Amino acid sequence: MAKSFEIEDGFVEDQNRKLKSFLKEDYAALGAKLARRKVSIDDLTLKAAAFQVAVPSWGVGTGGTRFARFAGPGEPRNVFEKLEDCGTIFKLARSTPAVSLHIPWDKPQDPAELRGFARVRGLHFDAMNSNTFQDQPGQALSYKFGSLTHPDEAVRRQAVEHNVECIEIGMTLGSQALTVWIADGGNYPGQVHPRRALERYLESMRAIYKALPEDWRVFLEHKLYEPAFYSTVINDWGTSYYCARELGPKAYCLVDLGHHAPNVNIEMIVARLVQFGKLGGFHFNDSKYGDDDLDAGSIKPFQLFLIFDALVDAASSPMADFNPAYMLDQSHNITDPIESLMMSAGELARAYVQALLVDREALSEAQQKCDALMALAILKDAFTSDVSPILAMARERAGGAIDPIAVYRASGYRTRKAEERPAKSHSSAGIV
Ligand code: RM4
Ligand code: MN
Ligand code: MN
Repeated sequence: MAKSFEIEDGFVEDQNRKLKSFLKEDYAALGAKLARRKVSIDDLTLKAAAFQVAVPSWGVGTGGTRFARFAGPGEPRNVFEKLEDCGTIFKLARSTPAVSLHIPWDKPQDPAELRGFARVRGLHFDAMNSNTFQDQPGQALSYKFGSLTHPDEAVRRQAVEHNVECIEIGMTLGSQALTVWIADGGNYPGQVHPRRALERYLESMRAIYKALPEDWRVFLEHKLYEPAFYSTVINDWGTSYYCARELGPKAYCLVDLGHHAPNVNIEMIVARLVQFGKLGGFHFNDSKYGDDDLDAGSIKPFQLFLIFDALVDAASSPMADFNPAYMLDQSHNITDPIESLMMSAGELARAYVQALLVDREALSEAQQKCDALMALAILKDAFTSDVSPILAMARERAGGAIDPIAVYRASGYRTRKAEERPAKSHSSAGIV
């Protein structure tokens, strides 16, 4: 394989040099402002630097809608090229050292080779994602009418075996979690018996659960609708919570922000799952209508902040089983996926640092006094704080880019990849 283009560390340093003095000024000004509130900017920067979110392997491909997919130049054609792009995101944004793989899209022929390829780029593997929502070439039985909850036991067994294989591959890659999202449900009233389907789900999941190694977790991902348009088997957090509890201590609920009805109070769901010790993790994205898979924080940044407020609140009180896995799950249909993922990672860190700024003592006092206006004002004060210098400083101190998107554009990475990766005529990259 010819050596592929990479952004050199020296290039990042050169680009940073142009912005460094401005950053220092902005950082000092913000530091002085925070000091008046007895908040140490350097403490916040350390926390920002420790914040991590996993990148979805499928997110570096170009997505599409039900109508069309417009391929992007230089999009990755295999899992190695996906990891190259993830490595570039990590190099510039620094908060994304983990990649979440989707099987069989990313099925490695030689897992050890893939692990080594990731390691030299400073990457490791987060949760494995199984796929029983599509049929693969040569697959014996179809998932057209369901997978883990299919009425036919043989289909269910095939879907269970696929999930067990995902665990086995994940073990060789150093992953420690499996995320299970199923498309099972019905388009017509009467098509699916709700109770029997859920019983079958639990039976299948128990078999998968049994295959989990000691130190693994399984994340159950609910979704209101789509591709089933009338009823979905794992349709909401309540069903997910019930199943996680039935399955046992290694089972947790995963909240994908796009998998709820419009206007649902997702931060409340997060708070409930925290309280019940079953919050496993997130698929971050944003949406206006449904599972739009838009960039995190692009539509409802205040909601994202409120979710992080719930998380910071949880972390500040002793809670059992509180160790959520942060992952992005986005589909980039019209933007450069690398830019979108870097921007989203930055928006999550922003919401996190803003949530750290919430004066929790004052907030408790306002709540105790039923002072609704002051409670909102305390949250708004944190939410409207521009913490950009903290995020930029955290990146710079970790060897990343002060302005990741500007450095990425200046590097010519995409043009180089377009030359190195001539498009395949029938590229399967991208998701619905
Ligand atoms: C689903 C769900 C899953 C993701 C697939 C590609 O809507 O969000 O997490 O793996 O899409
Ligand atoms: Mn998801
Ligand atoms: Mn989704």
